[in-house]
Amino acid sequence: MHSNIINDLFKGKDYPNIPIWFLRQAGRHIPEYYSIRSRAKNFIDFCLNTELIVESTKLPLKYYNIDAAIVFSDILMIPWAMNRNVKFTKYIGPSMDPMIPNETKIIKNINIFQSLKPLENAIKILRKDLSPSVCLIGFSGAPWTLACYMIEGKSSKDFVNTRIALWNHNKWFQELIQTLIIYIADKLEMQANAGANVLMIFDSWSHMIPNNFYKQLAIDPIKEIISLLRSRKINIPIIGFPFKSGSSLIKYSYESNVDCIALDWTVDLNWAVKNINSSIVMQGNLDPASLIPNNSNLLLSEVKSILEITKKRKFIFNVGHGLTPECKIENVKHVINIVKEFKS
Ligand code: 1CP
Repeated sequence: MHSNIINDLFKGKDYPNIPIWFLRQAGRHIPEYYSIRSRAKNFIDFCLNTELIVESTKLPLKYYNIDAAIVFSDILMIPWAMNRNVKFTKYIGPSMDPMIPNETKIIKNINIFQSLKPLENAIKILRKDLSPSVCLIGFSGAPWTLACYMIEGKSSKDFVNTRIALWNHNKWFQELIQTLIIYIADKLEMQANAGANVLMIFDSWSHMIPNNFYKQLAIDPIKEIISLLRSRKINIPIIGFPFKSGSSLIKYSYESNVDCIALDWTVDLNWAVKNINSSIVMQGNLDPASLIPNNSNLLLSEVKSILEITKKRKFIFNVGHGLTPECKIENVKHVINIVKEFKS
């Protein structure tokens, strides 16, 4: 198989220009997404339909000259496999049966490989169909973020029930985290063996972790997942995304063992270049909101500034969080052109 420029960058090989892809690139800012989605009864069925996963993963490649495809799925497919009755309601978002700390039994015998077979099949097809120059990315949520949704039963502005569980039922909470570590490693292993070239772990709510627990809940579980994967002979690069973790990003970059750290749009890149572990790759961090208005001059200067600041580092251009439905295809194309033309 020929290599793609993202894996080349990780291997330390030469590559012609800065790699670029976008978080949530397959979603709601592309018109055809809605017709693909409408062919499934609901969002869970969408995520369990091999043909629809393949189609939606390929969709952004029809529009954009990007270096990666991220497989279409959702981080909440692990809670779904754990029988939490996960539902996605239009305009409201995801919900599930909340776990009652110390009461709800934590199921330990879920076979993720079996539950997520359609995802495995989709990755196998995608790796055959996609050009070898496109890096295929598999992903999972991080233990803390999955625990947040599972205890709260839905999204929340502060995940206070999860934080109470942490203080009040710490033993039960740790048992949940340890169980999730296994399922997450299983899901990532399955995606790697099916043909994913890079894996990404989303910790979207890491900024809710009380500071004293940050190492224990945001760093150590990632390290454990990576060591499980390495012991299972999965040696592909791993991107960690500890969302809005501020100064804790430094510790995460040195101690979690990720190969790349994804930076959110609040991170000062000059600070990151000075402080983040220079032996790992950085990814980020254009504000996705900058892709909404028609202000191409401001966008041009922002993208150039990101490229200038990071030019001495191994760097993958991306947004600092997912593209939203309002993002304009023309703006995304404009950014790709600027990045592809940039010579450091
Ligand atoms: O293009 C892609 O990246 C598609 C694959 C993908 C990924 C990587 C989807 C499809 N979801 C995710 C990850 C994901 N899901 C995260 C981590 C990244 C992040 O922080 O955004 C999170 C927190 C979720 C949970 C989730 N799923 C939410 C957010 C809920 C909240 O707390 O506000 C939502 C709205 C979903 C549904 C969902 N998942 C994916 C899409 C395209 C959608 C929208 C569904 C629709 O309306 O069609």
